[in-house]
Formats: sequence, C-alpha cells, structure tokens
Amino acid sequence: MSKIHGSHWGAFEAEAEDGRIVSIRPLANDPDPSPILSGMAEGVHHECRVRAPAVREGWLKNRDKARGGDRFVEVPWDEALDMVAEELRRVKEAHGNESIFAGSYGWSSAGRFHHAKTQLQRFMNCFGGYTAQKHSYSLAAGLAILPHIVGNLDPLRNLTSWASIAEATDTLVAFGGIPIRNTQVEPGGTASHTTVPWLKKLAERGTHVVSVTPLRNDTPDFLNAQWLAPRPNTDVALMMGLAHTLVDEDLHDPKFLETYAVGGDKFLAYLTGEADGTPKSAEWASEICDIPADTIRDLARRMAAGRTMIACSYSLQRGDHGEQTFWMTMALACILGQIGLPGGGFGFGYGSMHGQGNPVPKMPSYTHSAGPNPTGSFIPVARVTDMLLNPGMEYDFDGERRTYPDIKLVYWCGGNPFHHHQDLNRLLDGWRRPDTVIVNEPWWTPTAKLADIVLPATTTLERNDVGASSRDRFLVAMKQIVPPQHASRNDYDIFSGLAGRLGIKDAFTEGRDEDAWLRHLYAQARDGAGALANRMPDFDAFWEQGMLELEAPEKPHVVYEGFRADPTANPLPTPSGKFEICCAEIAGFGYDDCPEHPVWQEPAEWLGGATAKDWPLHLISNQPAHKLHSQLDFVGPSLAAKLQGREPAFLAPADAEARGIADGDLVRLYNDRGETLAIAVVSDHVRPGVVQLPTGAWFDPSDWAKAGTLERHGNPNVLTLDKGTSKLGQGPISHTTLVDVAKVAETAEPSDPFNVPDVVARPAAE
Ligand SMILES: Nc1nc2c(c(=O)[nH]1)N[C@H]1C(S)=C(S)[C@@H](COP(=O)(O)OP(=O)(O)OC[C@H]3O[C@@H](n4cnc5c(=O)[nH]c(N)nc54)[C@H](O)[C@@H]3O)O[C@H]1N2
Ligand SMILES: Nc1nc2c(c(=O)[nH]1)N[C@H]1C(S)=C(S)[C@@H](COP(=O)(O)OP(=O)(O)OC[C@H]3O[C@@H](n4cnc5c(=O)[nH]c(N)nc54)[C@H](O)[C@@H]3O)O[C@H]1N2
Ligand SMILES: [Mo]
Repeated sequence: MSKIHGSHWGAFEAEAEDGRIVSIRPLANDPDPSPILSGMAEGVHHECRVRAPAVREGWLKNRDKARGGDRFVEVPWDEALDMVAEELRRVKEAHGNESIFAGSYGWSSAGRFHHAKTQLQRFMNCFGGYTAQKHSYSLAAGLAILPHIVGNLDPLRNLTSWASIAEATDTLVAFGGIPIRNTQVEPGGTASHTTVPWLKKLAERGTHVVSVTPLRNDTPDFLNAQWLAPRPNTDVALMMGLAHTLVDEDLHDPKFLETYAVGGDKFLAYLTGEADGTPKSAEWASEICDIPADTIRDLARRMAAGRTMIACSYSLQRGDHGEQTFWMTMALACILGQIGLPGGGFGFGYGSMHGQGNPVPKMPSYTHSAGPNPTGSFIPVARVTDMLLNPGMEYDFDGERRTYPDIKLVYWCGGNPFHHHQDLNRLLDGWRRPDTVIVNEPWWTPTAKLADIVLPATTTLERNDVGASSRDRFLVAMKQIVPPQHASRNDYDIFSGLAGRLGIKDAFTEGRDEDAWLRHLYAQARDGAGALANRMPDFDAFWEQGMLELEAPEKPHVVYEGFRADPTANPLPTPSGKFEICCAEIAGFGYDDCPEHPVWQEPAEWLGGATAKDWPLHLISNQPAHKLHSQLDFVGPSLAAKLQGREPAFLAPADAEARGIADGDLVRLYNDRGETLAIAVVSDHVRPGVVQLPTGAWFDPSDWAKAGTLERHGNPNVLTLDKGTSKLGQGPISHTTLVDVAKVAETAEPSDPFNVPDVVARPAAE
C-alpha cells in the first residue's frame, strides 16, 4: 500500500516491500512534478550511506587535526555518544559555549519536526548555546538591506502574486530570468507545482517577457522572451541606464517619487550626473553592461508604455555589492511609479523558488522551535572561513563592529559546507583549525569525509514528519516508508541520547517522542491559526487524510496596494514611512561599499575589470536542474546528466573555438584559487565570455590530505571568491568569479566522488 510523503521538491506517494522502497510516484494532482523524485528510492538504499557511527583514526589515536584522507573506525552507538558528550563538556568547560560552532547552515529535508539544524540548535541551546549563522546563503545581502530601505521583507516574502501578473502585466522584465528548474523547489515542499501553469497564462495573455541573464535558457521557450545578455554583475548599471532614460525622456513619475519615496531628488542628481559629473545614461550603461544603448532606451520606453513588473532573482544579490541590485530594483520601480498597482512594481525571487508569487492563504504555521540561544553569538552566514582562520579579528556587519569567536568544536547537522561555501581550498585550511568536527549525515558526503566523528542519520523516508511552507497551500503528512537503514538514528534520537548524558534531556525532549511532538506542533499550529483553526481537523483525521489543503485566495495579491491608496494611513515601517532611495540609517554607518543611495561600484572581479586580462571568463555557478544543491548527486537524474562521470560546463562557441575546445572535451576550469575538471558543452545559450558550471557536484580533490589539489568532479566552489558583498550584508558572492578554461589530455585522473572512506572495525586491543 502506498503512503504519502514529502520533499523540498514536492510531495509524493511511496511504496515499500520487505523493507525496501519499490516505488515513488508524484501526486496525481500535481500539474508539474519534479524529476528529482525518481532518484530518491535508490538514494535511501545506496551504498554510500553511513552505516554506523565512525570516528577518524587520527582523532581517535592522538586528536590530530589532519581531517581528510585517513581511515575511520566504527564504534558502537553508546561509545560514540559518550565520546561526543565528553568532548562537548570539555570544550564548554575549557572555552565556553561560544567556542562551539553549530550554525550548521543547510537545507536537510522537508519535514518540519525532524529539521536537522533545528534539532541541533535546540539541543545546543539547552546546553548553554553556541555560535550561530545569521541570514542565508540564498539571500544574505537582500535580508540585510531590505529592512533598512522598505522596513521589512514584503517585496520578498509577500510579493505580488502570479495571479496579478497573469491578469495585468504587459511587460515582465526579469533580471536573472525565470528559470523554471529552480521552481521545482520550495523549503518544506509543495503538493502542487504551479509556476509553469502560471507562466503559460502569461504566454496566453501575450505578456512581453524580457529575460536579462547571461543564459538564454534561464527562461522557458514558451514565453518567447526577449533575451538581453549583459556582462554578469552589471545589472545595477543597466537599471541606472533605464532609470536615466525614463527621467531624460520625461517618462518617470515625479509624483510617485515625492509621495512614496525619500531621497528621490538626491538620487536623480546622481543619475543625471549633476552630483558627480557622470550621467548614468544609456550610453554610460552600455559601456559597462555591453547592451546597445538603443536597446536600453527602447526597453525603458516599453516599460513606461504599459503595466510593468520588474522582477529580480535572488542570484543577483549573490554577487559583489549584491545589496545594490535589490536597492536599485526598488529605486527603478519608484521612478517608474507603478508600485501598488495590479501586475506592476517590483518583486524579488520570481523563478528563484516555487513559493515566490504562488497565491496562498495565510497558512497555519507548522514549525519546531530551537528556542533562544543564551550566548547570542553569531557570524554573518558566509563568513565561516574568515571566522575559523581569524579568531579575535574585528569586522563590520550591518552597523555593528563585531569580533570573530575562537572556535574549538564544529558540529554540522543537515548541511554540506563542502558543497555550499566559496573557495573550498581556503575553507579546508580553516576546517583544520578546531579541535573537533562532528557531523550527523545519512551519506558519506565530502563534509562527512572531512569530519572526526560521523553519526549516521536517517533519511526522511525512515521517519514520520509533517511538511509545510508558509508559501504553499498544503500541510503534508510525511509517513514513514521504511525502517531506519543500517544503524542510523533520527537526529532527534541522537540529540536525545546526548541530552541524557549531559543532564538536559527533559529540557530537550519535554518528555515527548516523535508522535507526541508531531501532535504537539499540530496543536500549536492550530492555536496560532486564528479563523483558519476550524478548517484544521484533529491530528488523527489529518494524518488519516494525509494532507490538509486550503484554497488559494480568489483576489490576486498586490503588494503595497494599501500604501499606494493611502500612504498616511498605511505607511511603510521605515523611519520615513516611505521607500528609502536615500537611507539615513545606512548613510550613518559610513560604509564606503554601501553608501547613502544605490550606486554602481565595480565588483571585485568582472569582465570589464583589470583582472579580466588574466581570467577572461565569468563563471556562473547557478542552481542545478537535476538535484537540490548536493542532495542526491549520486543517483537518478543528477547522475544521468553527468558526462563521463563529471559535470558539464557550458560555454559559447566563440570561446570554445578560441581555446581549441570541442563539445565533449575534458576541460580544466581554473584561477588563482583552484582548479576543477568538467566536460565541455558548447552552447549558444551562453553569452560569450561566460562559462556555466552548476553547483552540486560532490567535492572530489585528488589529494584529500592537502588544500589546493585538483578537484576532479566539477565542483565550482574551488574557484569562487570568498568575500562579503559589503560591510552591510557580508553575504556570499559566488556569482562574482573569473576563471579560464583549457582543454585537458584524456589521461587525467578519474573522478570517484561517491566512494566510501575506509571504515574498519575497532581493533580488539583498543
Ligand atoms: N557556487 C555556488 N555556491 C552556492 C550557491 C550558488 O549559487 N553558487 N548557492 C548557495 C545556496 S543559495 C544554498 S541554499 C546553499 C545550499 O547548501 P546546503 O544546504 O548545505 O546543501 P545541501 O546539499 O542541500 O545540504 C544538505 C545536507 O543535509 C543532508 N541531509 C539531508 N537530510 C538530512 C537529515 O535528515 N539529517 C541530517 N543530519 N542531514 C541530512 C544531505 O545529505 C546534505 O548533505 O549552497 C550555496 N552555495
Ligand atoms: N532544481 C533546483 N532548484 C533550486 C535549487 C536547487 O539546488 N536545485 N536551489 C534553491 C535555492 S536554495 C535557492 S536560494 C534558489 C536560488 O535562486 P537564484 O539565486 O535565482 O538561482 P541561480 O540558479 O543561482 O541563478 C538564476 C540565474 O541568474 C542568472 N545570473 C547569475 N548572475 C547574474 C548576473 O550577474 N546578472 C544577471 N542578469 N543574471 C545573472 C544566471 O544565469 C542563473 O541561471 O534556487 C532554489 N531552487
Ligand atoms: Mo539557497
């Protein structure tokens, strides 16, 4: 009999026989299910599962820090938990809770109770706290700047719905495109993938879509989009060229600027060149972004001629000075003056995730809480290597002067930093500084291979949970399909075992088992659901039904409708009550890399900059189509999309020809920071000067014991730049990276990324 379950890439029905999953099928009502589902069953039973608790031999024998390369010793659960508990107690007593880094960034799985990071952090908070990570890799710069300039996260979390765009938008200008591959995914999952159906409605209406991206296939063919391919990381200049044209040709809305924004005058003086002698004209923009000035002017005119939505993907702020992209998007929309009208204005992340723009009612909030962190210690999410390498160093972040803590113990649960972080060779150096690294993982990921103690976690299919997202209309009962594989345990049970050893079990478990927690969180969701509570059946009925579905609201949602109608009664939660094109708070910080209003500043690396002479190609390491980040890289569609066991790297015909590279050739992508092997795919979907290598390939260095050796599998993060967006957001800038590419002889080393390290039984004498 099949049972319902859920994942970040969608809910599904699963069936098992004799303890093995035999089928995984999308829900019958899902209009556009994700192909990622097809690899899940194999993933659960794959040989790269961690079978039993394992301790690195060098750590066990003499506490060495030479992580990577040596053997692991299998130990029984009791001993492993004793060891971890003792090490936690030692570090806490000797160095304090701040020296424990458990930020543990990562997506793990969709269930909200067994959410790995939350389990770890709840445990750590009961233990006295830890050093955390603030914001996300997805959106760090955006999350830092939006509260200053619009007062909250409305254009990101509460954006105008697809229903409004499908009804009213004449021109959709999509900076970063609308890559539907990314809309397979929603944190917490979805039971109905509706982005493609909505986009088809736009196509029917004849909405003119302008896809502004270095990759043609970022927007689906059926939209017949106009493709504008700027030099990567120059969108701010392009937006300024558009804004300048609007002002120059009197197509802008001075009334809107005056009524709904502050700093319009000062910003227009910057735009026209009155302030600094440089008009940010279409010609000026054209020089920077390499789009003809006439094309820029035509687009500006078109934007003013009808209803226009200015969309900006998350990716644009994952580059140097990423804050400016969101800020300038807002400023351009203010100058155009259509904010608060159906289908008009601006919004972030259409096409970045399923839930962005998905029309939903206000959903009951099914979440588990980690509770407060008694230390209050944190770093900006992506400054992890800086922290590990520079304890005690001061840095700036969002108006504060802060100091990196001295980390002695790292605990990761539900994330894969050797997938997600930039400049992995630099991370390797930092990673070998702390005394101890502990990782809970279902699979032998690179991060597990680089740990001292690996505790085998169950996968989602081995436990009961509830999947939910505030941007989806469903709560999904995620029913256990197979028993825990090998000796794996739920993260909850692992932390309960540790909590028992450390005298904090009651605080951590509150006396509940899995079932009691699922019911408790459901009751909590119902208590907070207001008028919706009577739509929620009791827990048993919900579990039996397998799903709770609420209807989409009938009225298309338009963000800032109320503000537009009455700015005095409905002010924005900024100091001025308006959009802050000039922001006094930010100006007060005095940051050279994030001044008073949006500015064009050259990124650290770009095709128009000095280093492009040495590194003539801009690397776009975007989200992978066939997996979620590094998850399930070793099975199903991800494995099938590899070429000769490595990732494909896409480059334009002219760039390939200039290097003597043909389709299918083995190539090396390299720069000062590292080198990786991939298989060339020559494609006119790629702007000349750009090479695309998606993220997600498991890190596979040719020598695990050293930093800087050849990566063999196509992991772009050995190349990316590990620098903050600015002193304001300190966000990751993976989309700001220059490289070169060269053909490699076929004799290069094979890649073996999914191998299991040597694991030996503990010798009897020890
Ligand atoms: N170059 C480049 N790098 C990037 C990006 C980019 O655009 N370019 N994007 C960035 C972004 S936006 C993000 S969000 C990050 C994503 O980075 P991560 O979230 O770290 O990536 P995942 O591969 O999803 O890692 C989740 C890990 O959790 C494990 N896991 C799954 N279920 C469980 C469980 O129940 N328990 C435990 N203990 N573990 C579990 C999985 O096996 C996997 O190893 O990557 C970032 N890195
Ligand atoms: N299938 C799948 N879907 C996913 C994920 C996944 O791993 N797999 N990850 C999810 C997560 S955690 C996140 S945060 C979102 C991320 O969502 P995004 O950050 O929006 O996604 P990316 O794929 O990094 O980038 C989208 C496109 O932006 C374009 N782009 C990059 N740099 C520039 C630039 O400088 N200018 C312009 N104009 N365009 C640029 C690239 O061509 C790229 O394909 O995706 C989510 N969706
Ligand atoms: Mo993300």
